[in-house]
Amino acid sequence: MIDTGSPAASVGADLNLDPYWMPYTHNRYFKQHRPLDRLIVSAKGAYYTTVEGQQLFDGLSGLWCSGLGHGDPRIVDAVKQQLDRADYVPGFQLGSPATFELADRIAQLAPGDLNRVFFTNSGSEAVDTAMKMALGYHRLRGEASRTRFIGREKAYHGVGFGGLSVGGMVANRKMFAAAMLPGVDHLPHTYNPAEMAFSRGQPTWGAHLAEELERLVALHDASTIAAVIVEPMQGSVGVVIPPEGYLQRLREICTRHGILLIFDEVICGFGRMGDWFGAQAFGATSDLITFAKGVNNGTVPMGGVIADQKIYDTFMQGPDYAVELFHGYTYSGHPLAVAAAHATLDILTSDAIPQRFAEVGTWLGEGVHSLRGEPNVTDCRNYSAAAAFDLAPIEGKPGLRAIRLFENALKRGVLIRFTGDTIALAPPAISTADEIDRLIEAMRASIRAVA
Ligand code: PXG
Repeated sequence: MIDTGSPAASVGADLNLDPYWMPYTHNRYFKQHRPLDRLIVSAKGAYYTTVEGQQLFDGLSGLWCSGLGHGDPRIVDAVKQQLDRADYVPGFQLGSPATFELADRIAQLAPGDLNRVFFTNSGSEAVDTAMKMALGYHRLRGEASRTRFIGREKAYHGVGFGGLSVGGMVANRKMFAAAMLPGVDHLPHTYNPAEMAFSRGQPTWGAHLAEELERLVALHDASTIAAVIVEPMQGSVGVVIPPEGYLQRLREICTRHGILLIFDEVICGFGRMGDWFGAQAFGATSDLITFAKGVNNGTVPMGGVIADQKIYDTFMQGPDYAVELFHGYTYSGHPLAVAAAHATLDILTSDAIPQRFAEVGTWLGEGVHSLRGEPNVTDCRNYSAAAAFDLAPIEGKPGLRAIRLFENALKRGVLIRFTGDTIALAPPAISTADEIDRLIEAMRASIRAVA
């Protein structure tokens, strides 16, 4: 165990790195380099502290989950108090009042008739849950032939077999190709640098790409398609913002053909897009919303699905003593996660966090676009408090320039995220204009250093 009181050098030297198989990490590189600036011992506000005592600005809000910064005493106290009250309550055939109240609060924030909330422990589970709901909904309505899912290229919907199948990032998929769900097709992604490089906010080009859904309907027939799933803004692949009118076209086509639309709002939900959900920010409503991360600021694992009432009502048939949906997790509605979520929702409301994200977004947007013209920067883009820029790859070594930039930025006290040669920025809502400025200047210096 890391002893935060130990001198940094001995902590780094003594630690056996081998047994921990790190998720989504270059394990060999990490273990060979033993980067002390990537061993984190504490988190407070917008900063992490490393074993060496170095402060790192949290330029991606954890992994998009800690938008209120770390260690807000209002969340910490709520979780501590819950731990004293009840550490665990089963969710099957039982529930705590706080869980019912949380569902009610989330339902009130969600758009339209999306007012029935199912809890999971991660975004991946939320996606699988939403896919099951879509299949069950059609089956219960006598349309059991609707089994096909349509995802999108470049999409990230987590790492369950459902989410992988509808996801569109080849590195995640290729090793598991044999185990993909059958009957999945993909819409084209909407990222086209030739048409939209250096767009501010939503690109004006690309709404027509939603028409590809009509092509897939013509190919497979609507009677075979259960649902379309998209992230309103694609986060994980590096902030791909929906073209103006695109989500609305998808909505229209889904409605016309009786296909359910799922918005995967694991990243967009709970304020990041400047509104409660991407649905409201971009002005299009889905039938199901998946969420996670921001719902409780990443404090305790939690995810979930918000279903349109018509979907829930469809399941409410047969004898009333029978289970309607054979699905759930031991930790669905875990009391600690619920307590953290109540405190988070209090703060989101009392501190007007969606608006603060939008304000941070104005500084971030200005900043990221000021990187245009720096060496190797081929695109910059932004929407609310999410931004990204692309670097021309080092010849024959895709991804290496971004790794170098990541490492260089750490030396400047800034933690960002890279995927391929794309750098993603999603700072917390509590960031000040000065901090965003320092983040951008650190990026500028690092871009030059890795040129
Ligand atoms: N859907 C979406 C849209 C996501 O962004 C998941 C599902 C899966 O959630 P879980 O909780 O199972 O990890 C995600 C997760 C990044 C990054 O660097 C993004 C995610 C996770 C980790 C890193 O952009 N998104």
